[in-house]
Amino acid sequence: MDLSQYSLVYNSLSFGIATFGAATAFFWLNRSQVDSRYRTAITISGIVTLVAFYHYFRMFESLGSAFEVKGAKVSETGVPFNDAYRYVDWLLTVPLLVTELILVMGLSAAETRSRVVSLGGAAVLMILLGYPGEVATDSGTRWLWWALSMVPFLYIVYTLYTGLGESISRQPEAAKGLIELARNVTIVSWCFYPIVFILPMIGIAAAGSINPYVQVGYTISDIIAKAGYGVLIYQIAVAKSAAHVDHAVAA
Ligand code: RET
Repeated sequence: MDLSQYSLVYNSLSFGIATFGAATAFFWLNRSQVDSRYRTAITISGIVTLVAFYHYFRMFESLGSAFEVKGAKVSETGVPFNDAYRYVDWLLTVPLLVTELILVMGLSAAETRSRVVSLGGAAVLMILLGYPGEVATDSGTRWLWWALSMVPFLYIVYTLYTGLGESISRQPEAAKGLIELARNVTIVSWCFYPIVFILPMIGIAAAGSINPYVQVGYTISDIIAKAGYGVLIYQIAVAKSAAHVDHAVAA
C-alpha cells in the first residue's frame, strides 16, 4: 500500500468507529419513542452497532500494529493484520440484523421463530463459508469459497423477496412502504459484500498483505447495513407505533 491507500483504510475505519458509537447512543436513547412491542428491535440495532464499534476499534489498532508510517513511506511491520475481527463481527451481527427485520414485522410467535431460525442459520453458514476464501490469496480458492457462500446468500435473498413479501402485504398501510424499503435496502446492501470480495480476483488490489479497496468497500457496506438500516427500522417502529395509537383512538 502507498500512503494514500493506507490513509483511505485508516480514515474509513476511524469513520466507522465514530458512526457506530454515535448510532449506538441514538438507538438506545430513543427506545422510549416507540411502542413497547418494537423496543427489542431497537435494542438489537444498538447491540449490532456496539459490537461493530468494538470490532472496528480492534481493526483500527490491528492496522496500526501491522504497518509503520515514516514520512510518506508505508511499510509492513511483520505483524499480520487481523481480518478475523470482521468475520467474527458478521457472525454475531448478521443473524441479529435478520432477527431485527423479522421482529419489527410483528408476526405470530411461530412464524417469527421459524423465520429467525432458517434465515439466521443460513446467514451463519454464509459467513463461515466465506472466511476460508477471504484469507486465501490465490484466485481459485477464493472463487471456490465465494461460490459455496453464495448458496446460502441466494437462499436468504430469495426468502426475503418471496416469504417476507407476502408478510409485507399484511402490514399496516403507514409502515408497508418503509418495511418494503428496509427489505430492499437489506438486499441491495448485502449484495455489496460478495462484489467487494471479488475485487482482488479482478485485479483491483495493491502491493502488500492487505487490499485497501476490500477494506474500504466492506466498511461502507457495514455502515449502510448496520447504522443506516437501523435508522430505517427505527422509522418503521415509529410509524407502526403511531398506527397502533390510531387504532386505539378509532376504537
Ligand atoms: C462473503 C463471502 C463471499 C460470498 C458472500 C459473502 C457475503 C457476505 C455478506 C455479509 C453481510 C454482512 C452484513 C454485516 C452487517 O452487519 C462472506 C463476503 C455472499 C452478505 C450485513
